[in-house]
Amino acid sequence: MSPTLQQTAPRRYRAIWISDVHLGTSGCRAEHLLDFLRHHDADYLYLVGDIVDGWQLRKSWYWKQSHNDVVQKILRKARKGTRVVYVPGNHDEAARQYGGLDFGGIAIRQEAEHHTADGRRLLIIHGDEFDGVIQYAKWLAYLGDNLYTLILQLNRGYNWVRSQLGLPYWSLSQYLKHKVKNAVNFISDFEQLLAGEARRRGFDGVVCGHIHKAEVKDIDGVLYGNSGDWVESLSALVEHPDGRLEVVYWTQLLGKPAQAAHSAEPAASANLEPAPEATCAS
Ligand SMILES: [Mn+2]
Repeated sequence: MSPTLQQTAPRRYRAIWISDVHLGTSGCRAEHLLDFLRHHDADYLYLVGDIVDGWQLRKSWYWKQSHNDVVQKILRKARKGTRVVYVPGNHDEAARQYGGLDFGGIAIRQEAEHHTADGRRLLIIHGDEFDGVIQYAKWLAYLGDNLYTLILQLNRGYNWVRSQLGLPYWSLSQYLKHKVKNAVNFISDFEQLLAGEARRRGFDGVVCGHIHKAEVKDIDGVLYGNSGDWVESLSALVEHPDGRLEVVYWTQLLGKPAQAAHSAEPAASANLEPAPEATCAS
């Protein structure tokens, strides 16, 4: 009867990585992230880029109360002793000029380094630096972004119809990303590239974001971690007290999504939708 997220004390991890939240877009699942942040605490919180979507905000202003709440929640964690490190991405690249500075207890860094409990050194970067498309033709990246937004909108309409028919959530863009051969190639190329960079620079591993594909795995002896996103997969990367890394999904943490959605605070639960089960499959 009582959903897991109704627990009284937040679950504590040693570190939490989140990325690709895209605050300032209609695709951002701010309520879900807020729910996650409410129920999970850590000694270290890494914001691995694309937290705010400056590209979309420049085109049209979209900022809901829940987007403020996410920012406030993170600032409060910083005040209460969580070491918060913000590594900007390409969608919030404006923040990169503040690399090296601290604001409101949040350290802004071009890249960061994390030491796990079992002594591994991890490089923390968003990862767009390794995205050839963005590196060499920025206008193409903008186009891709618009296309992605359009796909998400179509997907939302389609799922509204599906929900009216009592059918489960189906993720079009996840499907495209996972099934289209080029996309799969892109993902594996990206992962190889990032792991290679970590190795080249003498790190034991890398944690990044950017491609909206949560992952933790070994690539030729180097740890590759990706914190996923809060647009679709609602995922984070966490470090357990013993140094073990794990990808967690909001839907799995919730146990029974429908019940938990109703049990959350009214303001926060207003936009909670049934769990996107499809995105849990990798
Ligand atoms: Mn990005």
